Amino acid sequence: MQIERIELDFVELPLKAPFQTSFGTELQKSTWIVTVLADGIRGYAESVADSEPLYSEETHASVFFAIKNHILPRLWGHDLGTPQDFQALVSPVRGNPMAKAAIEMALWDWFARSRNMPLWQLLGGDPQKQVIPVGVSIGIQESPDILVQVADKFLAEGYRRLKVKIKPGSDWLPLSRLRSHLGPDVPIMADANASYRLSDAGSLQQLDTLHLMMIEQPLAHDDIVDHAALARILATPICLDEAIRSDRDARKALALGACRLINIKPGRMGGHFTAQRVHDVAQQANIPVWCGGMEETGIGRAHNLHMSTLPNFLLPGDTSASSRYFAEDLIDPPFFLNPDGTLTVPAGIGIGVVPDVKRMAKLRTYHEELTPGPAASGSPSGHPVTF
Ligand code: OSB
Ligand code: MG
Repeated sequence: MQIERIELDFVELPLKAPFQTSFGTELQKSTWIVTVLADGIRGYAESVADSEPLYSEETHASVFFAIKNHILPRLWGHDLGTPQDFQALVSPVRGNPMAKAAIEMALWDWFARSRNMPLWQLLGGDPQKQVIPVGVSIGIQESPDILVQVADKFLAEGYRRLKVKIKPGSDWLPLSRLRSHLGPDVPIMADANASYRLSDAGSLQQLDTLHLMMIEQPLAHDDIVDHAALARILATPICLDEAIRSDRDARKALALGACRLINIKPGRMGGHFTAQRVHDVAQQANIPVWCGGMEETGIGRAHNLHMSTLPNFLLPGDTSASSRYFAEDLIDPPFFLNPDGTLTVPAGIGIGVVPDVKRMAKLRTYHEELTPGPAASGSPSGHPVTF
């Protein structure tokens, strides 16, 4: 196939409740929805970047800029026979994994649709795994009592695993209160979003008594070595999120013993191809993975569910129902939580969902259509910049 047009739609969705992490508090979700068009077929994906470079260095602006100036000029005029062909064409571009993922994942959806098959099948997923166990990610709350109330509400909805955001000064009190309220059997984990330093190891060791399933990304966003040192003195397993952006990162982390689990988000690792490779590296090392999330709309949620059908996704993911974040999702119908705490992989071809036309028109604040233009020159100063 040759890409005939790319549409970029910026959408803004109000969040039902503010979401607080160690970076700050979010009130709304905004993202780029990418549509790839060719041969009368449309493929969809979304970017997981935020407005500010707090989770990683990418932003809405950098994703937009990289897609226009560095990614599409390497695709125009080329014949892609498989979604994997994207890698070879775009591999000279360093970094920018969220920008790459937004295009790559839309291509995967396009190829699955063009072959009349669901995306999970094209990805090599397990036909028996069509319902995915999921948990819920809970932001930092105003007090331990409020955390307990919020947790009870999600457990009543059917979520089977709770992930609680923590940061220095908001860790032991909320988590110990939650553990004593829920008893020993409810799976609880913590996500620090890179807010601790190795010198804070004492406060993380204190959490060992709470029997958490894991602690996600306690140390710096790009660190592997200090996590390996921390892993040696912590009983709680470490899961890496931010620090794993490629299969090379995964190999290094596993070689050094920096983590016992990996949170895979195709959207932060350049797309499904790299996510598959991280999955495979972990599987060969007997390291289970699970699928994280970035508060995606239904489009990104669908992609994550299809990826979660791969065999080494062995723990509940963060792909909660649409209603966890949104009064109204971009897709209609939205994703619902099954009574047994699972989400169903959408049946149908491709990702199995499309943006709802009316909701898109209502939520979109910017629209641009890009059609084949000059190819990238490949030389460091050779290409005109498009703002
Ligand atoms: O670290 O996993 C994270 C949301 C935004 C950015 C980073 C993270 C998260 C979450 C929520 O934890 C995951 C979700 O529910 O989509
Ligand atoms: Mg995380």
